[in-house]
Amino acid sequence: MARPNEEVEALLREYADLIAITHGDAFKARVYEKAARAIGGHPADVSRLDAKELREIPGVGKSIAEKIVEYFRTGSITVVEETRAQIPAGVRELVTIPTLGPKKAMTLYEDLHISSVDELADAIRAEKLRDLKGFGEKTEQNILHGIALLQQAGDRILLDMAMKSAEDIVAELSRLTGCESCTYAGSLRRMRETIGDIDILVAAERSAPFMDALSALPSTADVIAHGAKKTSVRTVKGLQIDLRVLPPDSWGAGLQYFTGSKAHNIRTRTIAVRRGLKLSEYGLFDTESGKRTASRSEEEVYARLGLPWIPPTLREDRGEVQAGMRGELPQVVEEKDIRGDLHTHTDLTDGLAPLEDMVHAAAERGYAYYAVTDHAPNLYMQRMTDEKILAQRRLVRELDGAHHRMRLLHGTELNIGPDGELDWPDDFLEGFDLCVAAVHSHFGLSRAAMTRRLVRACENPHVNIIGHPTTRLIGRRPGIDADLDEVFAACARTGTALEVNAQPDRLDLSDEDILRARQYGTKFAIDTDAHSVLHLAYLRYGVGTAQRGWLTKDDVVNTWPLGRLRRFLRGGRAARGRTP
Ligand code: DGT
Ligand code: CA
Ligand code: CA
Repeated sequence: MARPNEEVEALLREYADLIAITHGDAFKARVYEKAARAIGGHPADVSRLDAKELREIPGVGKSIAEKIVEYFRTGSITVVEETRAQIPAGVRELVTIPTLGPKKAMTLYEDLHISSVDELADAIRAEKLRDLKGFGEKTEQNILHGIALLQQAGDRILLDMAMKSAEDIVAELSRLTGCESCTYAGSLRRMRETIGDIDILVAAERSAPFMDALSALPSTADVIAHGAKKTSVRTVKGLQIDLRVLPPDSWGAGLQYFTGSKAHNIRTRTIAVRRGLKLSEYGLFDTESGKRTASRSEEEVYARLGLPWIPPTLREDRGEVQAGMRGELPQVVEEKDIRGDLHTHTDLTDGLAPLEDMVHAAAERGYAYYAVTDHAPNLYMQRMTDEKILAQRRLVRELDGAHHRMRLLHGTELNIGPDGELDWPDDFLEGFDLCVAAVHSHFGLSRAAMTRRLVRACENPHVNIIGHPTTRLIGRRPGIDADLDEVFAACARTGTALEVNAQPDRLDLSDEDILRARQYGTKFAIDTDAHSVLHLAYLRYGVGTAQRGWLTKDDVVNTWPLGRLRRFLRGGRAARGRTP
């Protein structure tokens, strides 16, 4: 996404929150929320648009367009600054607690003078919230839960935000003379779902120019430490960046070391010792002679240890080293293997872009097929009707094959009700090429009821994919409580694929859940759940997560040619459990 769009999105979102906190017009707050989303999902750089062009973006009216123009002219928006000044920083801290809305935060501040997360936790423990209007034991539990989530997330950030910053810095440093290689390492290279800090590596003879360049970047807010081997800075967004410059002849060893994980490195070092070698960030050395061997590339380092090169996403000490020794490392699925996206939205429901734009962008990605799966009627606020979805189907059929021979599938994202019931009767569902089904509400059912709900959805012959199966939102909402083993077994039995949702705040299933599910022989679909053209590029995070779950091409139905995919989709319907 263009950086200016991101800035405007964040500002408008903040303004919507501020309106809500100051007991402003709820409708107005929603208008700003909606505009924020539209700007965030707009493919063109909004700083290059004038007020008239801005108003062509859906959800952006005259007043918002003027505020955006003001922002790019002056660097701030007056009303946002003014409203911000009315609200104590403590209250803004309180609304960062998931489950605590702005209204409640303001009540806590006004009635109990609570202005920090710690004070709130103390007040709950002292039962001071009991007498407040609109608060009860259930609210207290929810708030405590929200605080726990916040603390769990700690200062870790989502994968896509880390990736954007890292790629910008790598691009900057790669331009400097003397740079032989430059890349990001650490948890980001391993595609962990959240990132603590960003580790950047450069191979060069002289380190000073790189250290100086990092310290001088416009995105750098503070320099934490500036040295010859390592420099650490904090960015304006609060991210820590560790930069290390390595001599080119130990690049492979350094990259291997700083990619981690620590647990993986302990394994590789142990193997080195057994072979009379010593492995460190400085290289791979012969213990007796002290001479450096094979350290220029990671491939060389692994080969010298008797191992194939291990993809970074597998380096978590989950058996990858042992598998490598035996020559049984999985050939993990790659982004280029994906032939199409099977869960996407348009502006017919809550997507931002029209069908034509989504299809065009998908075709540009070189997909062989693409499924459109807008929401179904039971998600009432989406206002879906039979007529609307059938009209969309006609449009999809007309567009089919018009773009670079990419084939279109017409599907829907069904809502799994509390008893496992779905939108539309069977004969209507029959008309779709595929159905994704997902949970969107009633997250608090008992474990038994939740398990039954999901298993029932799997057993419906029209359901092909369970979308974002646990519905967790990273750092904001825990996954639902269900017996996942039973759900995974039901998926395998019924020929229902499990989704690996690539939205960076979902990554659902997670790597660990994937590892568990694959033992049942289930199939998977890596989908972006795109609500805008830009979201199609989130695929890489889904692929990274799938790799961390050891998935191969064969496990992932949307790597298959269309014929095989269609057989899988039909096979699920005709005879649940028959492997295609
Ligand atoms: P993060 O930043 O918390 O998301 O996770 P990482 O894995 O990026 O950890 P970080 O930044 O502390 O260190 C980057 C890599 O450097 C780590 O994955 C492995 C390596 N490393 C750092 N400290 C040690 C250590 O004490 N022993 C070993 N074997 N490796 C280390
Ligand atoms: Ca790190
Ligand atoms: Ca680090």
